[in-house]
Amino acid sequence: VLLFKVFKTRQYTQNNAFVGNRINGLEPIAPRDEFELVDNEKIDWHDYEKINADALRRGPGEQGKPAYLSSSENQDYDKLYKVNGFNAALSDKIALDRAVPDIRNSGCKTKKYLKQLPSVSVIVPFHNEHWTTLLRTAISVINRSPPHLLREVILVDDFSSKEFSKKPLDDYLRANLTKVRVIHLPERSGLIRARLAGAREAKADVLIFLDSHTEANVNWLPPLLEPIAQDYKTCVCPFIDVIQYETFEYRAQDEGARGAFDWEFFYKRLPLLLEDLKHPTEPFKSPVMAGGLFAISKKFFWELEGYDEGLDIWGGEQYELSFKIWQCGGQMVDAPCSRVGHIYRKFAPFPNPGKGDFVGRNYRRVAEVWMDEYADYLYMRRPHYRNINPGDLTKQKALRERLHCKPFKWFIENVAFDLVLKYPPVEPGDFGVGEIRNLAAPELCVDSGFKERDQPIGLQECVSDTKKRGEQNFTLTWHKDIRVKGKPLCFDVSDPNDKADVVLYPCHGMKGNQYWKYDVPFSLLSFVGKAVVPSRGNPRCLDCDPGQKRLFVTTCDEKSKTQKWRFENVNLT
Ligand code: UD2
Ligand code: MN
Repeated sequence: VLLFKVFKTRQYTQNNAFVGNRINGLEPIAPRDEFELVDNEKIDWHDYEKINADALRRGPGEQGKPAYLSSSENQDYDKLYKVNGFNAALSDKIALDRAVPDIRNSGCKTKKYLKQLPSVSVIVPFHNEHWTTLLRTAISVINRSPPHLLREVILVDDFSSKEFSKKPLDDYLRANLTKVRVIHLPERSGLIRARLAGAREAKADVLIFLDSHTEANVNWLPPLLEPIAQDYKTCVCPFIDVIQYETFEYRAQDEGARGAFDWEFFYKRLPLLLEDLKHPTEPFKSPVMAGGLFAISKKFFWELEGYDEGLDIWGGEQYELSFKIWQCGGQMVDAPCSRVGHIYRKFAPFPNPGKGDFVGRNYRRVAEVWMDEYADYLYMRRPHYRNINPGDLTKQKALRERLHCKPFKWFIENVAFDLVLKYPPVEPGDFGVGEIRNLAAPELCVDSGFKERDQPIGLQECVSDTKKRGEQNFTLTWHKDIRVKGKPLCFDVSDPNDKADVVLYPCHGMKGNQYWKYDVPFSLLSFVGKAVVPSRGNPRCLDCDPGQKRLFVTTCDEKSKTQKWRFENVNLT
């Protein structure tokens, strides 16, 4: 009754700002009612009837509890795992409209939002998505959105080959979910152009993009829409929860962080500001989005000319849009009271569609257009990007010019202001370089002996010819790890027991099992690591048995000679 009343009293002004306007050479955008906020009244948007009904549901995966296949249900497990990268056989056993746990900050449960909110088109690109995860995405959106706010759900089929994606899907939707329709693309276009195709047909005020294996949580919509109703240049992301790929358990990723990246363009997270922590239910500013899940007003999206259409298949579009939003006069926030679950796949099941290094090319396009001199920090780490032809960028550069977008330096100094502290663009020099020689047996050096991941390393006769020293050449980096020169492998100790082996493991730069310190006055190389077993905790020190040429870590002892090591070159500054 309440929702009906809201619908009736909603007010719009007629303002067909986009009529006949061809933007960016795309299809003309349909005449539209433009949303304008005229009423600041706030209401409780919870659908208590639905919430109470959900609370009673029992069965596999209900309430987001982990689920398992019985042995008789297991036949399709491998086959479906391989093509999806998650446990799709289990997905088929879980109700399409299962209940998920309401894990929002408790303050969200009493929060009110504007009664007058804009309408929504939800756009979901998919390529060979498994049918039950795809339908669960659509159904969770329909069931947890106020009907009069949700205008449509547009699935964009990016040339899937699975039979279900074609006529059976159309038929199913026509019979069961009339608000949902599919655009079938005639060729593989990649997720970016698929989203653009959906956005071009969207009729509502706000576009919400979702991945095709997501589940919307309780009252997810109002917190995403209110900041946009207040300022159409604000783009809003929900918290992304984790749907575990094996059990479909629904759980929180964390209680929020600001989105960022490192200089290889890996998505990273920066801590919340003290100010944000004081208001755990309020939207907070975030430098970049994770990519797949966000709400943006259709007006602002097209003022920014959507995505760069030259971005192919997958990757980089989250940076392009984030930089564009901030640099061209908008802002991005995360809304803690809006939560959407996402299946982070165990592995990407798609073969490269024969398009070469499309991620590198996408990154190059984004860097060239938006990052100014900072692009070099990316190229320093990926020198081959300099040789990738990014293709034609005139449209993107003209847009930047036309909208008077700010320089990337402004973005780094004002929006992602703590990024360079955590991810220095130019990494400080190495602390120690060269051979690591034992002082009790000075003819012996640490030797990585062509060992690989998970294999223990030991000692060998030192090689005096520096040119032949490949396996006795290490760096103690500013990350505080010890790297095998020229390989992405680090000294790693995961065994908490005394005299644990030192093994090689891919460097992660996050301390943990790879955290070392060189104590120059005592010549001790101590493994700071994690204190796994408190009584035998760290630090432990690098020690050896010269007779067996064995290397291990044990309790530090400044007097032990076998614990003394000389790093060939040490940088004391
Ligand atoms: C993340 C984002 C994703 C996107 C990507 C970078 C989240 C939760 N996910 O990776 O949305 O920003 O980073 O590009 O933030 N798809 C197509 N055509 C393709 C490939 C993918 O339609 O050629 C669809 C796919 O079915 C899915 C969406 O695009 O719905 C995103 O792909 P993903 O799930 O493989 O990306 P993900 O979550 O690893
Ligand atoms: Mn995804």
